[in-house]
Amino acid sequence: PGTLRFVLGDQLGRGISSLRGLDPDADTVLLAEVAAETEYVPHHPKKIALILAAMRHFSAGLRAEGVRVDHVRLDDPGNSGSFRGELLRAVERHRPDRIVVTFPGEWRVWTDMKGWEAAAGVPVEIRDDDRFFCPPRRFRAWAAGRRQFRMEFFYREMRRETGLLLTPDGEPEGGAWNYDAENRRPLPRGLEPPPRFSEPPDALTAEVLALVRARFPDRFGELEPFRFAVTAAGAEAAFEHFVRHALRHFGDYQDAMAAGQDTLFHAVISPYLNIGLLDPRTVCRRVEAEYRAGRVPLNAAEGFIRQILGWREYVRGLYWLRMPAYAETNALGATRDLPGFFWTGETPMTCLRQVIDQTRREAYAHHIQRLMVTGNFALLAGLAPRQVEDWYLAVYADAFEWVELPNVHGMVLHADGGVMASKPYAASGKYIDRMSDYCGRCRFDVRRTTGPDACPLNFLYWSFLMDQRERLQGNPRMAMIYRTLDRMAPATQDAVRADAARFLAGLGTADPPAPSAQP
Ligand code: FAD
Ligand code: DLZ
Repeated sequence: PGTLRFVLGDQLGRGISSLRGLDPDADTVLLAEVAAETEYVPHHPKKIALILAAMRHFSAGLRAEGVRVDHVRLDDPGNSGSFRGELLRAVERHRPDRIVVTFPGEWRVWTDMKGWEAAAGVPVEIRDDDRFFCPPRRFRAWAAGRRQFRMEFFYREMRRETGLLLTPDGEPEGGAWNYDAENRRPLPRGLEPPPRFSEPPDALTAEVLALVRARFPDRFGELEPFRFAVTAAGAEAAFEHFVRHALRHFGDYQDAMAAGQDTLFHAVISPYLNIGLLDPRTVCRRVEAEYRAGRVPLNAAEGFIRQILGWREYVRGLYWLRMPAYAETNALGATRDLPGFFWTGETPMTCLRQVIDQTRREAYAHHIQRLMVTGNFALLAGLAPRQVEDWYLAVYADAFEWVELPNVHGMVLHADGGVMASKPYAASGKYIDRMSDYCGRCRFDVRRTTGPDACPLNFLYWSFLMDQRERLQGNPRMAMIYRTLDRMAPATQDAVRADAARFLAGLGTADPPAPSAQP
């Protein structure tokens, strides 16, 4: 008997801490496809297929190295359907001296994992997940004593600690820490984004696609065409595609949106980073090297590195610092049910229809689409945080609670009362019009504030500010907008309220997709 090493579906890197010190002669690596993980929200079929296919390829790679792998498939007879059940069954089969796992990505799994040792009757070593720049304890030290957390200050410390984009004397490249102001150009006419990276499914992936097609027929989301890479080599190829074809424009058009353009100049690597196929350190160093070689501008390299070294680490730090209480707050008192169109895409608002349609096809939307289209609507309409969070957790291929929750609960919905971001990212239709071509294709008029043809985001925006006055007016960053609201004619204010009430009353609801076709 040796060590049983249990690798979860978002820990698929050969360098994962649970595999360190592996003895191929004595140890067994366990991977388990389990119903509980495919069901806890109605995941998009592409997300399930990505994870299961990546797990199967990971097992195949280990076996090719001569490692003993026990890979439980979703449809194996006797599969108990849960991590704990499969671990206990594997303990029966292999009678290990000890179990080694890596810290999980979700509070839900962490709570369960703490009971595995007692249940298995075998020592369980839980190792740090050191795929991140900033361990939770380091974040706790940074957060200690601060009244407010702001990503920008955390990010500067991370830059100093890693040396990324620093001059030899420790100053930020170009003299500023942040080139955010140079990340906001709308897409100019005639600039064509590169074609999207695509890896055709091999036989192993095709088997998974058949399984997902049969088992989850009624889920929101299209399974095919399935373009994701499912191995570390494939994920690196996808990242190289981005570096060669899109990175130089990433900075300028990071916030742009365009009808029919799903990915623009974005990297589309978050699913790979989050399940372990790509390493954030390698990715950041590679982008820095492109800048130093003079091949990409600073606003592109810094903008990209800020997302990974800054935002990605910041949200993870907050998650482990504040959970489980973090998920329970509802600072703006939002209670409205999620409208059915989030699951059908059937809405006359072009911006929402575009983003939901693309989400259904690709299990992908870029940051500004998630934040300023579906997110902004959810904020302005006062949608209940838990329902919005479950939607985001289900529909994106990169969604794991450690990263989804702070982005949705904190950044989008301000349900944490300002822990994550200093003010709600509320915006009227004007913002979407500036950053996209959606409004020109919409049946609503973005220049109108009220009336049957007015863009709903306009009256919802002003009505949101009126409703939240007590909570938000004292925020210095909201002072100017409240002064503008106060200058609005009383009759317009009344019309805003009436239009918002009428619109919100007309929002239907729908049940989320059924969990699965089979038990
Ligand atoms: P790019 O725009 O090319 O950015 C490069 C990388 O930076 C991303 O791959 C990602 O790893 C990282 N990144 C960028 N922004 C963030 C951020 N705010 N938080 C964490 N990492 C970031 N990201 C997820 O990985 N999983 C989620 O479940 C998720 N949910 C989100 C929900 C909302 C409401 C919002 C506003 C953002 C969410 N994000 C999430 C962050 C961001 O939208 C995605 O990481 C990004 O769109 C992924 O596409 P990309 O790889 O093309 O990113
Ligand atoms: C998301 C997911 C899905 C759909 N299926 C599995 C699975 O069958 N087996 C597995 O090990 N992991 C899966 N995952 C990822 C887990 O949900 C993830 O490991 C936990 O949420 C911890 O982050």
